[in-house]
Amino acid sequence: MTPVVRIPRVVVIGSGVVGAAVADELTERGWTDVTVLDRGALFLPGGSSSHAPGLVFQANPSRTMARFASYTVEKLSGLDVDGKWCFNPVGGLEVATTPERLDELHRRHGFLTSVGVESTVLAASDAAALHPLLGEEKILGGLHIPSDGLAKAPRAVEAQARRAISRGARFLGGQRVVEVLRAQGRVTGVRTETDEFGADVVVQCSGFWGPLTGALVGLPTPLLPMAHQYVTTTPLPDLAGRTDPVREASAPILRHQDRDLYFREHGDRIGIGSYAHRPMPVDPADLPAHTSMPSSLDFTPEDFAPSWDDARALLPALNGTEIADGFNGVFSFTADGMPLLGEHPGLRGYWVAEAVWVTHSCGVARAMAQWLVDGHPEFDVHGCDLNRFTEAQRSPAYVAERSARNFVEVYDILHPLDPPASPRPLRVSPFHARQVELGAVFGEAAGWERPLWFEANAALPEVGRIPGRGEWASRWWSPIAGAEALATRERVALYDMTPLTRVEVSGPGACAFLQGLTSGDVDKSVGAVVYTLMLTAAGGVLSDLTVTRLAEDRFQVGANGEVDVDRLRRLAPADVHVADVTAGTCCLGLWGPRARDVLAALTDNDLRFGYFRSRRITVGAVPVTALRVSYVGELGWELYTTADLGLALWDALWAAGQEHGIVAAGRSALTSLRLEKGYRASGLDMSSEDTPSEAGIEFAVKPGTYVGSASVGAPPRRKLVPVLLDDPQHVVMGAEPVYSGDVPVGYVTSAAYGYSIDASIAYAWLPPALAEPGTAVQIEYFGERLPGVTAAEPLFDPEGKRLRT
Ligand code: FAD
Ligand code: THG
Repeated sequence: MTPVVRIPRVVVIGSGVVGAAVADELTERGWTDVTVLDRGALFLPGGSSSHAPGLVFQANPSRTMARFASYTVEKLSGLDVDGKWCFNPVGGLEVATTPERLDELHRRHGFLTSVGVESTVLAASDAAALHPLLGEEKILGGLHIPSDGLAKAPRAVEAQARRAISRGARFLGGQRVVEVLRAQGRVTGVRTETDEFGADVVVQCSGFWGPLTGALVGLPTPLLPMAHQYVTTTPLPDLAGRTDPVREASAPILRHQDRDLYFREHGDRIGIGSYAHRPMPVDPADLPAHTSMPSSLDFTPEDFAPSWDDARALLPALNGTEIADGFNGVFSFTADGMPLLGEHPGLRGYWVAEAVWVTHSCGVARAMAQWLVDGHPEFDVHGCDLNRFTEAQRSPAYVAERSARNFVEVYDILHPLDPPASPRPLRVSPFHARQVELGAVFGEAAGWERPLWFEANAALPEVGRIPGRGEWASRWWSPIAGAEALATRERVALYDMTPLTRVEVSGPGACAFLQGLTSGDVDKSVGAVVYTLMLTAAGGVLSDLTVTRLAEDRFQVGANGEVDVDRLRRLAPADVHVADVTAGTCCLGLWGPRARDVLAALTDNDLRFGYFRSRRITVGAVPVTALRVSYVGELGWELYTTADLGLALWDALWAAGQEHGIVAAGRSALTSLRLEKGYRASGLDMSSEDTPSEAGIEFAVKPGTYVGSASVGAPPRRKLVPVLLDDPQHVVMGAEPVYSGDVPVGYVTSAAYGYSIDASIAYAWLPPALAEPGTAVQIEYFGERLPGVTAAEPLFDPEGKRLRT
């Protein structure tokens, strides 16, 4: 007998571009019992989508976001409402008025190339020729993206809604959700002011109302609603009769990022959006509940005045016009500019898709539908995961400060290592005071202060051996970092590994749980450390972990952030306890050929335990768990203790290390050393889009241990391999496109100079045929093609002798 599988009943809260697209994508996949509820009237319910000018620029430093945008373009291009367009492919033009911006346009061209979106960096005259109001003398050049264009957001809502309805979905206006019904940790439905709807799955697509909707289920939805100014001018004679009224626009959409402005045509008028004004946070609870357009606030002309001057400076034809209409429109910002996608950590079946632009809406909806129906999206969504933040990062104060910052910086030229200015410091390790004394230059990630290098090491003799590099690659870098890397290989160094996420998994079912959850065999003797993977059902790499057996039923898991912790928590059975111990503990990496000499002076314990083994020892007065693991590929240990003893541990090691020339070393050295050894960083070098064999870590999959291991035999679609640049003076940063001849064939993930091998390293994804060692490729960096050659790995100490001494 075939089992009867009931289609889940889905309620979507919100009929903006996101809710409508989710309904469309779900019904396309056979989940046809979908009810979309909106507090407003359909299909102009009054959210951000009801009045968004709909510019779709696909360029984005995040590959996932760029791919979401490309899918939006593709999908909306094929949709209409009664013959009227949903997408108008006028193209996009980002102009440069400063040399720095022109460089940045080259970088953005690189992002686009790496995701397969065609674009060209044009000289000023060619760029100006694309737009009727733009003069060549005003700009230095432009980035032209022919497939960018305008989305008609309300029409995109209607077109997708109609299609979903034709497959069985319902869209109901005038239905404000006021309660989410639940039983035994699962959603069972929602209640509106007038009705009740049963549901197995609820998807919150309520846009900037997210914090209010989330509050119904105790879910902090970490976004900040902010107003953003948009105006329309009076008609321009220059544009009269150029574009037919239905099409609305024919000139490319225009971005003038040096002045935080964007432009589009509305027939013979110009629409101008500005990010130049002060951040204007809005509390959604304060918005009038019963107007038809609660997201459209009164225009504040004084805030727009400088932008109006800047707009007329770029497009002098605007001098003959005035601002005919303006409004302060509300939409969502987040702490890192990425959307919030995923399932509530504590309420099964309650999903969120918030802080999504029109630009990314269809891609996001596709990912959500795949996530719900298939278990995981085709896209790497870890950077969008609702559960990526720590509790402090979800606090209203943090969200407000970071999100407002994001508004200000939305068009700024941001270096990949630029740390956000505030609120800082937030998370510090117990070693922070010592690091400050040693002149640490800090970066920040996941809220943690992380030393990049230490000015105290400026006098190291190795500094003189470190080659220089270009201006961009020199930011947030110092030759001192190179000296720290060499000192690690030649003597011994202390690395603060506290930000590495640590989870204790314990209980009678702990071993079986981890055995079923990961790709490796973790059922080993107490003291064993295993490098293992969490995979999707299709074999995509969600994360790489180290699992240390502390006791028969107690394991320490070294993970890659909050998303991993969330996964462990939500999948753990009742007889397994999952505790994130990161904050209450700390970790020092003591690595280098003299590491044993330093440690031996501080302990009576036998240090003759092997590579990838662990023991409980005392270092001075400090009890530590010592793991013979090294992310830099040297002899040494990760030493873990509780936060209160961290400083004592540091001081003991520091004192004992003096006679061995110990140095404190930072992230910059760590990255260089890990790339010399070919150690992948999960989320950066590989993601759920890649299988272990493609990522070159199939050794971590024990046959038969995990469902995703089926992917191991499959032919790789691409391979992650190191490329060495011919000219070691060039160091790239990551995300650059890789060419074979004139064809873009892949892109860089991580890059660094390898100080011990005197080579500039760039790990890159390449087609299998080009991944063979010795293949010539070129990496495009600021418009230049840098020749390089693929190499066999690991690049340093291929036999791992140094680790095993
Ligand atoms: P919304 O469209 O706001 O939809 C959320 C819906 O949820 C609303 O209809 C609301 O009524 C409903 N709702 C809320 N609470 C409840 C409840 N309790 N019960 C039932 N229903 C509820 N993006 C671009 O990509 N390009 C642009 O050029 C662009 N320009 C913009 C310019 C302005 C001035 C503004 C304001 C935004 C702009 N955006 C742009 C951003 C874009 O408009 C939004 O990010 C996007 O529309 C959000 O879509 P959404 O479906 O998430 O939210
Ligand atoms: N230390 C610990 N846990 C971690 C990390 C860490 N968990 C998350 C992340 N980092 C995992 N990444 C790696 C990557 C490589 C190695 C360890 C953790 C590593 N690999 C060796 C290799 O590839 O040759 C050994 C693998 C093996 O023998 O199985 O050491 O930094 N605690």
